[in-house]
Amino acid sequence: MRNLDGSNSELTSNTTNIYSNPLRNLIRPEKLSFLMEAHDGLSAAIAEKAGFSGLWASGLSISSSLGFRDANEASWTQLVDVVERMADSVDIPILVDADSGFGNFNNARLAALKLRQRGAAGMCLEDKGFPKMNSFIGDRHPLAEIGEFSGRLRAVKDAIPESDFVLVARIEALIAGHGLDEALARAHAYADAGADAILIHSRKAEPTEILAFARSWQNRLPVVIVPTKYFRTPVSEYRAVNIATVIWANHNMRAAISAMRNVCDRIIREESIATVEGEVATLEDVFSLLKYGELAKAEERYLPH
Ligand code: SPV
Ligand code: MG
Repeated sequence: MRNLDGSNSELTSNTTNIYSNPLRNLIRPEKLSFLMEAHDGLSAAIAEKAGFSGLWASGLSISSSLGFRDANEASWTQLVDVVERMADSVDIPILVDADSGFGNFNNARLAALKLRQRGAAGMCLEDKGFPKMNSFIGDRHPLAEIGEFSGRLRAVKDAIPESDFVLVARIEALIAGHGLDEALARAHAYADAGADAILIHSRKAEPTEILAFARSWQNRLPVVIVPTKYFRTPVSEYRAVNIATVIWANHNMRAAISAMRNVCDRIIREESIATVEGEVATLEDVFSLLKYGELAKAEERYLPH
């Protein structure tokens, strides 16, 4: 968000980020929007250049890129630092996956305040305990008690009273093996607690339970989904039930693993970089993504000639 181009835009973009939140405009039932996963400043810049209007700062992907497991091994300050690098490298809004909030209501509101200070447009809190485990691993996903989790949501809303930090409440009831009724009861409680949107998560290969939730919920709040496991479903099915936002949750990180593994395997085998040269990003590409041109202009302006 900080364009160091000498035009004082740093102030403008920070102000814009805090007081008129473009994420709120993205998460609306009238028009399906897409958030792309990013996990560092580079992947954020690539997603923005590709044309995405918003980013998902994925806990799984950020953990993985730091060499941690998605089980709250990364500290909340490590998350905040990564988000700051992402926010500095793009102008599009970032929804941060803040897991279960790093503890109780107090940890959740502290994380929210710091994330907003460092440039996040919103945060997502899931209704589990601390430490959490990635939703796709195992069957031990104990849910938080509804009243206690609602307190976490209320504490975040009270800490950031402006309507410009988007709070997404994520429901893990379907993942934990409970039915639609439990998911809906939780959604209503979280709406009452002040959430701005509901993320309903599922790990089934078909979107049946997600679509049933959307039909019953009737958009009391906008609905966000993460079709990592039901990836074959065309987005027209989501538009048909007025889902607000789809998160492509981990594909930059997984793409990076495949590409890096491929290049490492070939270089070690061929003892040469000759055949991969044409397939990896050029150095000019790297310099362009990280705006080296701006630095050259600044040198012209500020260094003695
Ligand atoms: C993440 O991207 O970290 C998520 C989504 O929370 S999932 O991994 O699908 O739980
Ligand atoms: Mg996560």
